[in-house]
Amino acid sequence: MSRTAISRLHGRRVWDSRGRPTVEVQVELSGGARGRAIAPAGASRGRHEAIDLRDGGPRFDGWDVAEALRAVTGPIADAVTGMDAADQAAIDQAMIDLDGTPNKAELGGNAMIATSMAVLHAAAGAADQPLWRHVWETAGPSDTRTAPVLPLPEIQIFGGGAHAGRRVDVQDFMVIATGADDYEQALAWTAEVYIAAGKIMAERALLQGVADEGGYWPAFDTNEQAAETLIQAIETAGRKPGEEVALSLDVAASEFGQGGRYRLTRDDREIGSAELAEMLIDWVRRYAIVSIEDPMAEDDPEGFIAFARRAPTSLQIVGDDLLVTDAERVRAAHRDGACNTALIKPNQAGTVTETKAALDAAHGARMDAIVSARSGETEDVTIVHLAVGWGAKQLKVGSFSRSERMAKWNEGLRIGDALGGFALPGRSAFPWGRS
Ligand code: 2PG
Ligand code: MG
Repeated sequence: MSRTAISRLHGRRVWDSRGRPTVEVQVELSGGARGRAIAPAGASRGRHEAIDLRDGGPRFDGWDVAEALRAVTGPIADAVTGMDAADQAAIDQAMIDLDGTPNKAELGGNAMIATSMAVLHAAAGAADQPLWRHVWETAGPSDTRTAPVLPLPEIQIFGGGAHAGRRVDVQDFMVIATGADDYEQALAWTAEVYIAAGKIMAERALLQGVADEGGYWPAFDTNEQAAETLIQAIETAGRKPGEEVALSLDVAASEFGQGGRYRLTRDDREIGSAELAEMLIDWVRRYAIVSIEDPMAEDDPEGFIAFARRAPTSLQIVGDDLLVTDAERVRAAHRDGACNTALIKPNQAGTVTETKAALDAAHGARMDAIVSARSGETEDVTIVHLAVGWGAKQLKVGSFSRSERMAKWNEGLRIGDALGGFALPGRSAFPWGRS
């Protein structure tokens, strides 16, 4: 048997950043190499994402994963034991075939992504390489790749929407250190903005704690107040808004929109997609916003397209719930002109191979890609290695606090040390090639 043949799969219930059960998988190869990975969990989930298997019932509010763990040690282990861990595509395909559903409902997206990523770790271990390098070397040809660099961080400062009791409609108020020289400086600048924002909010009695992704849980009266406070925090931190540190929003509009109608809780009114587009474009002009994710709901592709037509061409428009890390949906969105950037979340797809296919579809269409964590996270840092190895230009993992977030930002620093520098992709013009 080859050294990279899978000899054992072990599933383990571990706990995520919301204190909910999740799936960890450990893969062992016949040559002794091991790999381990943990499935994250979203709260504002796209309707077409891979489905997590949850037990339901009263225990842990229904979030338990015993069934998913049984899928790992039962049918998945039976199918992949003896297979070559170096052939990621074959292993992922075996799981897809075994599952047989369009959304991983049979084996569970959580069981499948944890297994798939654990296999990747084991293969890197067998090759005696750090994960990012193994991913880079096995990623195949791509014209977007020259030499590995670190992704530009997109970091949340205030939480909202489904992550903060709907205190504001917009889910993520984030910053991108567009003027930073490198990854290390981008983190340092963001740390200063995060600290400044916390002080401003405490002084004004606007601070209610931290939200799901470590951003401040705010007591703002309006969405605009959040954007204004963020601009003030950037200035207080000694940075120039828009030039050095810009704003970025994840509107996560699927959470408050349906059938082209959008319910703004803070403003206590309902608006159509044209009015929402107008409001967002007005914010883009007023608040140094360079990127907007999910400006419209997943069931409103026309709204997306109309927004993209009206928005400044320099605006990064990111599809998350609309694309759900699916290559076909990425291609369709590009063809329709709905967005110019794809959010890439491995557990939306359910396997590493499908995640990579979605990212390749984006790069093939000259769209950018942001590799992203979920709101429910753990110490697992696989996505940072994927972002570097696949040449994704950006990384989104939530805020600048709580160790399930910091583990990932810090992993980027370690990878930078291994790379011999913290260079970012073509930093001269963000959003790349559109301004
Ligand atoms: C998103 C993510 C991360 P969730 O909408 O982009 O912010 O949230 O994991 O809850 O889907
Ligand atoms: Mg999103």
